[in-house]
Amino acid sequence: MGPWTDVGQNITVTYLPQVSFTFANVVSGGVTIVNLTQTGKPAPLGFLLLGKPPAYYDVRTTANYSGSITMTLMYSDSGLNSLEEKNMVLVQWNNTSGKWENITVGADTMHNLIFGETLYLSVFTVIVPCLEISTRMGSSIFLMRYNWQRPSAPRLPARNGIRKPTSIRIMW
Ligand SMILES: [Ca+2]
Repeated sequence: MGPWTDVGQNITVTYLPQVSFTFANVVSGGVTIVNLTQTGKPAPLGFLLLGKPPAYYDVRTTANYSGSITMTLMYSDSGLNSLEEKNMVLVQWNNTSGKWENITVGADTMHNLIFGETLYLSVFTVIVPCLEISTRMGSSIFLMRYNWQRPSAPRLPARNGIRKPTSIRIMW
């Protein structure tokens, strides 16, 4: 069971304690549940999931609501450099498009909070931009993602003794 979500405006429900939602307008009350899991959809191209293991917040409610939902999520900045923290993104899974959607509206990197705004509930997570290197060898393409803070240079996989990348993409 999750917290009861009451009828009214600007109704905030808090979990765990690192995640809270504020519903602009709850039409009829219900129970809102956050299921925290470590497995889910992979990060989109150019990003890594934040945390090892990552955290997925699967959110459902039996309340009827209208208008926006604001999400506040406390994250751990352990192992992140300032550039990564500044460019992290709060995303939510869109079942219709089959893609992660950026819902970020702001962040407080001092207090390790990231804020998002959405019109519906689904699965939420935080992603961090990464170095992405794709290597084509014959008909195979190898895709590798590296954290920016990784101290050593990325190593390309050896296959038949070949180590030379044919393309390097850096995505943000
Ligand atoms: Ca921080």
